[in-house]
Amino acid sequence: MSQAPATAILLEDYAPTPYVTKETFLDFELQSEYTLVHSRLTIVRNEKSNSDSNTLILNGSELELLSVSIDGKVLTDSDYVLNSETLSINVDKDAFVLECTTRIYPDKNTALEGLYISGGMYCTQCEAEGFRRITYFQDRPDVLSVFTTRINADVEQYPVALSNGNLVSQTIENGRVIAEWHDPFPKPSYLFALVAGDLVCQEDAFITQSGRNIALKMYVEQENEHKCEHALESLKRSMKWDEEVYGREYDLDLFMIVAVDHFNMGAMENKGLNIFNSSCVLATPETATDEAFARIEGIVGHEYFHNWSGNRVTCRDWFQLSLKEGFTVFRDAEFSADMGSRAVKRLEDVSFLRQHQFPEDAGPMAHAVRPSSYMEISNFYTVTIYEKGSEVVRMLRTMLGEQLFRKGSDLYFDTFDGQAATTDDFVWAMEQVSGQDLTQFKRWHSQAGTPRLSISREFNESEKTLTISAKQHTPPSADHSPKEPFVIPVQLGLIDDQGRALQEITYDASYSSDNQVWLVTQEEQSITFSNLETMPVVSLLRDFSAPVLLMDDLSDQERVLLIGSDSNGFNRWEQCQIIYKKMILQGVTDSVDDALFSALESALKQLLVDKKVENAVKAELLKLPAEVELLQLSPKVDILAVAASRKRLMSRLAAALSATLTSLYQTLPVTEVYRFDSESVGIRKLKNELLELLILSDGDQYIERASAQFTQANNMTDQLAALRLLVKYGSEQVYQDALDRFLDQWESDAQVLEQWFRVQMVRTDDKALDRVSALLNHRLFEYQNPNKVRAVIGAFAMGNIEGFHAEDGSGYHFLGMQVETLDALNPQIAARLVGPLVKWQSYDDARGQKMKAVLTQLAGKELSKDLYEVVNKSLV
Ligand code: 0A1
Ligand code: ZN
Repeated sequence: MSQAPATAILLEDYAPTPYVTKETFLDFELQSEYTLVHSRLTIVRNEKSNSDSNTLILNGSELELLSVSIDGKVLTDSDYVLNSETLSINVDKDAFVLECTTRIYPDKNTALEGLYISGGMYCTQCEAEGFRRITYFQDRPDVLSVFTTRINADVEQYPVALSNGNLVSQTIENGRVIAEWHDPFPKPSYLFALVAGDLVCQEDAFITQSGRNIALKMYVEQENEHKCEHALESLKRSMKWDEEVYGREYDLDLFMIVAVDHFNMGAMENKGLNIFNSSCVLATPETATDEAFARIEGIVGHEYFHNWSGNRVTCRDWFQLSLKEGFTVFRDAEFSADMGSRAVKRLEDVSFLRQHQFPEDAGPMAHAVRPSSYMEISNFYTVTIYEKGSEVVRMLRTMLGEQLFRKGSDLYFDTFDGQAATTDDFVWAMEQVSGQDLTQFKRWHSQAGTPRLSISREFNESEKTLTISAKQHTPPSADHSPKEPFVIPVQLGLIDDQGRALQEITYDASYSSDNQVWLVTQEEQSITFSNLETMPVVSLLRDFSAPVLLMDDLSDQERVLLIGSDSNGFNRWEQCQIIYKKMILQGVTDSVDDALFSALESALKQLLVDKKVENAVKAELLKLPAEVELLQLSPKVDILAVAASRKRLMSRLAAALSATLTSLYQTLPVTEVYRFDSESVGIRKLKNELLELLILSDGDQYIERASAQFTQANNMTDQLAALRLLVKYGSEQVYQDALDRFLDQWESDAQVLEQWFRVQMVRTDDKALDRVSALLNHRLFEYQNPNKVRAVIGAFAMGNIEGFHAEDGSGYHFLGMQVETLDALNPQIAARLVGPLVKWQSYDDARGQKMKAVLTQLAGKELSKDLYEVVNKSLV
């Protein structure tokens, strides 16, 4: 591992390269001990550059350079400058062919970047800067090249050899398979992919809107052959959806998906050859939960949608990462909403944002959606780039309305097709079609931090008017720059005391009655609605129309009214969450307000029996907010006290609602045959949520129910939900026995095995740390498999509050040691895993200091660039 250079790359330094690689020919000789990569690059001067430099700079890392030549002339080491990151050559030609041979060692590649081996198959991960671990290349997204790839491998071990585009030829000579692939679409190197292995293929087909027939091929290891159907169905639904909603058709004649067990992220959108983490693509009802089915559908969609938002139109530089990721997350979220329950998808996404992105935006790694500097780009595949980026696109759609937004996306795709674009280009397209000036809006790209939006109301009885005043303030974040006001679209509605919607009347130009959006653009701003007989209740920030921390002046009674009758489903859930949060915090310092509890109790009782409310929404209404969300409302509150208060509230709720919950539980239909549709998913979700509350209120009897469900379930959703409850609430004997049986049943299934590891982290007794340590020594645990690392170490640090935050700091110390071990194997994973420690400043001082001490200790070690950046930024 190289000592970390503390250099930052800056957006302001961006400049086009003097040369570009127009065509790339690659020949991979996969030998048992190493791989030889021969490249032939057609390089010309870049029309977009006004530099007259003659220096060609190629990136390369951990490569053995065997030979390099230009136009057939072999270069000697006096012809170039080679260091650990680059190969620089002075060339006095405007067009030339560069040939190069490198040797690499895929079987020693535990970082899982570049070409590596996963379970006996070769695969690649080139985003963001993995291609430079394969050969010397202009490894930057604004260099687009047409790739031809030849793979030469032992036919017995690697009968299947894949790369991007179309198969040109495949022959077998002297026991070796030689496959040649050609991708006609120019692409940056991060979209390159190669796979070779002994794989089986599940085939399907899709006919596009213009009548072209696309072959769909999913390649997996033999044992997973039966786990492909859901992904292929999801793929076809994605292809159809992108045609219908965005008018985007697939462009090659072949679309391939490959599942691999060792993968740093969820999946990768390589042109024509998407590579997936097996946990994000393989499923059967018996082995995957509803949640996994939904995740797979979303990720398959996400990678497919990248074909346009990312591949056809790519990013100019990595500062623009959210151009493809934010937009694509927005697209996949809408796809999932259309396929399942829109209300549930939205509230799940908002919870996720609050639990992960808000803390990031308030912590030392805070960065803008378009950051202005980074040390290691892998550290910037963040919830800010992805999820906040998606919220920013969503706000644009809210402001423009669906039709203009579609026009804008058409213009964007048409204008920048085949090019590397910027977030400004995207906004430009939206400005063109709408005529709106979005200059101020772009602060969402350039400024980090979560704005606080405070709302107060004043009703004037004699004038019959209601004035709503907003104040926005964004605290300075890690980069310390002062914040200018954002453009905040506040979707709202007025309701009378019976819960009926009122028609808003205002003459304020900042309000659009078409989509009920009030645009808050100043630090302080107000709006007046008139013609109101009585003071209305305001339903604010409907569907979470902007990623802000809202503080309003609604009374508890008004909130309860909204829970019962707001026409906006999201806001009914939201008001319920606000009350839960208030009660949890009351429980930390004092006792919960009984009147408030009773009011919520009766509102919930009504909702739970309301036939018009979806089962999945009922389940969500019964879920209490996560502990970290309370840190946002009450900074530095003792997290263990919050967890305890939350538990007490959950038990109290379970007891108070017991009769309603019992009868609901008994009357829910049974989903005998597994189907993945929103109705069946909703039934299972509610049933399992109810079972937990019933265990809390009635104990033993329902533990037995859970045991029976665990044994009898015909699908993983019910089996795992039961196991989780047994692990969480069962006696030592009960949960241990269930875990043993589960392992016996599923040991040979990699995806279920991950769940077995993960589920053990939900038990919050004082032995959590012993359990996690024991699991690391389990015969089936592997440090080199990121999924297992996440399932054990990640799940402990992020899911087991009591264990991780134990008073003696043992949880922090443990994580520090693990991160250090992992950094030597896989820097990307180490840098992610350290995340829970990085936010030390949001915890109470005693705890924060213990966390910081672990980080300080890490900072004294020799770290990868990835971990170095995160640890050092967290200590500034
Ligand atoms: N572009 C992929 C995610 C991805 C990013 C980086 C990776 O390796 C460092 C791998 C995958 C996506 O958004 O799906
Ligand atoms: Zn993506």
